[in-house]
Amino acid sequence: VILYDASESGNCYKVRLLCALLGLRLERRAVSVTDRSDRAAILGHLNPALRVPVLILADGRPLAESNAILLFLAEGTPFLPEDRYQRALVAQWLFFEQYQHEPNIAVARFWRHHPDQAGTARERQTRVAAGHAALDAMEAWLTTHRYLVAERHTVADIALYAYTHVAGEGGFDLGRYPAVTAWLDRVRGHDGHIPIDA
Ligand SMILES: N[C@@H](CCC(=O)N[C@@H](CS)C(=O)NCC(=O)O)C(=O)O
Repeated sequence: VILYDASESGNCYKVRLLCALLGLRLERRAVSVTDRSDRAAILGHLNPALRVPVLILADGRPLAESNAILLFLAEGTPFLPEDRYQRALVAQWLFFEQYQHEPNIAVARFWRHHPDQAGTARERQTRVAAGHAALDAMEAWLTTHRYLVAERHTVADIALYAYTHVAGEGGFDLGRYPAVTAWLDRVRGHDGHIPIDA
């Protein structure tokens, strides 16, 4: 399988991490997240949203959206529960990640890394406040749970690990979140885990 990929992207890292945990080999094709000039030519026929990650299956079919890719790859593995309610809880955290977490925490980090493409100070303040609210929600849950769903490592943890563990790069103080920090260590401790810059 082929992954259209950007090394600094947490969304792409989710896919790389799950593949590493599953022992699946990926052929990575790098796409720039800052220079968008050739994006339509590279991704136009693969992902209408023109974003990475995009996975190309062995038979050539493309699949985009990081969390959709996680669900696809995790089917039939321990990273996606079989129970209907637990699967819905995984979806609950995946939607939370894309609506309340990533748009704030990943964007604040991206703006720090690429100041020339950053929003205004006021926009930054709004994202940082909303990102802290997302971390508060995780802290509350993880104070009484070892993992996000079913007390075991699932794609919900992989999706939320990706940008939480680098939240400091966006200006978030993870020291304020002891339960989240302990969960990050737990996720990182699994056999096959790889870092974002692997
Ligand atoms: N919701 C999408 C977001 C994908 C996304 O934002 N990808 C970024 C890299 S992290 C990208 O392609 N950025 C290039 C651009 O904004 O044009 C997902 O989860 O896959």
